[in-house]
Amino acid sequence: MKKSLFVLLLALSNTLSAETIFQQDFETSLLGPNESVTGAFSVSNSSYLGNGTYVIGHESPYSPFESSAYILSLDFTNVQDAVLTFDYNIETEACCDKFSILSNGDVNDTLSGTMSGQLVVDLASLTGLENVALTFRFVSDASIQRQGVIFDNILIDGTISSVPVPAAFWLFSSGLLGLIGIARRKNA
Ligand SMILES: [Ca+2]
Repeated sequence: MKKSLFVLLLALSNTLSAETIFQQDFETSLLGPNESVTGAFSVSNSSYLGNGTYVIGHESPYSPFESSAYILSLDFTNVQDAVLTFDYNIETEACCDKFSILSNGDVNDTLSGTMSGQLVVDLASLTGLENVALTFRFVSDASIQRQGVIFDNILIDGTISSVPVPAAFWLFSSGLLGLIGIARRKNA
């Protein structure tokens, strides 16, 4: 019983690998087919973040009642866990204008005011989902306008199941059948 359980666990653990799921530094100025922008966001030339030449976000100060977004569509079917990191610089009216990261419509993090750094967002809640939408959204209210937000060096690292689901299922099933067989023999 112990030996076959060990073989089963070994087979399952071999199907997982740490990988880069998505990477974008905007240096080609081109967005991939799974990326889109709305509102006033665009890829522009800026050395503000200090790594590379191109960033995405506001080229000029934002407008009243603005809503802009960079949207990333991903398949997390075989993803076991994932972490998003990116660099940002934000200059907004702290009370009222916000830069938020949303996954499938739920807000993960919100930045407001004047700050810069690297944000780390745990995406573990999205594992197994076929259609994942990550949205980097900026919204402003009526009054004071500042520069807004720029961000860069988007990286999603995660653990991926490298064996297709049917194969993993077959391994699991045959392992289970082996265990059942051993249990039966012991009972006989
Ligand atoms: Ca860049």
